[in-house]
Amino acid sequence: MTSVNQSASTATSQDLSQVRFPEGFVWGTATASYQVEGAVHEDGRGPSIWDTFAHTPGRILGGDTGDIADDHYHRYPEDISLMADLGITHYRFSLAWPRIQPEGRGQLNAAGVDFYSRLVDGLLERGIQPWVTLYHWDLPQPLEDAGGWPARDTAERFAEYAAAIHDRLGDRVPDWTTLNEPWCSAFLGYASGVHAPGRTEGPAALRAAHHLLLGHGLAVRALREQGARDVGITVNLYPVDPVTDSPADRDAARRIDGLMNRVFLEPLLRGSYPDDLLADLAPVVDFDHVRDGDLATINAPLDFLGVNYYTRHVVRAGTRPAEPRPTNWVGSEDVEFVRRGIPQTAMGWEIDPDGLYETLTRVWREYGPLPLYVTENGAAFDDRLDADGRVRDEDRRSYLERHFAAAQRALAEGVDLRGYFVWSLLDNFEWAFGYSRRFGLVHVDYETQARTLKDSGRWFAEITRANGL
Ligand code: IFM
Repeated sequence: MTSVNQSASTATSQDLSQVRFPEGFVWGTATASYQVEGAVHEDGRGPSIWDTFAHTPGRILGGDTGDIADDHYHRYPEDISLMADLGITHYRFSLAWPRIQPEGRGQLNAAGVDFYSRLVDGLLERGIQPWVTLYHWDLPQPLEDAGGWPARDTAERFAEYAAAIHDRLGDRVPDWTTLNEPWCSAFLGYASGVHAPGRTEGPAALRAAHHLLLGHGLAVRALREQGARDVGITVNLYPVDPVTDSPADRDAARRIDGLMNRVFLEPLLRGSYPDDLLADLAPVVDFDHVRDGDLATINAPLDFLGVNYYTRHVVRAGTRPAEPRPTNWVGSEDVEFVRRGIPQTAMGWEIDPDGLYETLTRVWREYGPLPLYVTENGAAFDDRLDADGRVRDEDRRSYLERHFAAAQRALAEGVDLRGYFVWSLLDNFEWAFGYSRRFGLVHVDYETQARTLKDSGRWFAEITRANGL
């Protein structure tokens, strides 16, 4: 943990033209089911918490929903061709649990399974490896009605679903990620409520976090029993720096790092919750939902850890009483988040490639050795489709270039980084921001569903082919 006043950019002297990646490095793009598929009422798909949430007035900017999204459910062959144009070796996508088990339990919906089977076959025909995420936030609504992730049973249901779908796709899909960003599912979903299911119950968020982790551990066990080859999880990690070196600011950074990063990293990779986190949370949450044996289950060996990286948090100790409103920072609501005034993306996230380097090297140093993948990194900008049919997104190209270079610096220092997935293949439904934020390498016209490769996409195709900048 370095105070921001001390942090120097080590990237500035790097000669980008010299940046090369190891032979066999995985280059991919990523999407998620609810963000791209659409077809929410087709072929027996059941409702998810995101259908309910998006259709609740006031939850999503502009009243957008994922009902149609990118219509990837029907247009996936065209999207696979775009991936082939990009020269990617892997496509990371998620399965919609309610398409496979509309009730969140029991019999599989054959039409839903068929869709993913066709998608997998289509990818393999073009030489692109499917990389499956089992859960990217679209919990079947009946499971939320039964208590959602704060209820232990949801973890058991998740492991059953994992085993059942692996049984159908495991012959063709080598890489299985259990969860995407459990921090978002737990804290955005159950603490601040800005994501589905929109509950604002701080203690429930900690129970949700635990049951997500338990679901992961049970799913790893179930997948291994079926002979799954590569099993891992994706977490979103942010360096958390104190704005000054004062003991109070450093303590604020420690608390937020606990709630953001270590709450997942330590159970997964060390088999325990951090003592300081338990102490911080003692006034608000008892951990009596943690049963004997849970942490051993969660601590199951992994074949890889996926890291999603977007920005850094800079914090200071609270200087005024916490506002009485729900936040993500259960028990640390008083901590203030500081803007540094550096360039930011359309999400308002400060652009900080060094943070990626620091995140990868930290995980490697403190929790490794373990193969790592950047399973998401990318940026939303206010793209414009010009009259000549081009999207001149130089800002995205530059963003990616600097982050690729940061990843390469981590590699050069010995981090076992195996691949990099850009978020996202397509502009898509950006959750509470609806369609107002565009992350794609491919522009989507939501009226016509026309796809246009952005300039950043053309540039990325050169990177994947050259395996370097
Ligand atoms: O769009 C999301 C994605 O679903 C999860 N990771 C962050 C992305 C950008 O917000």
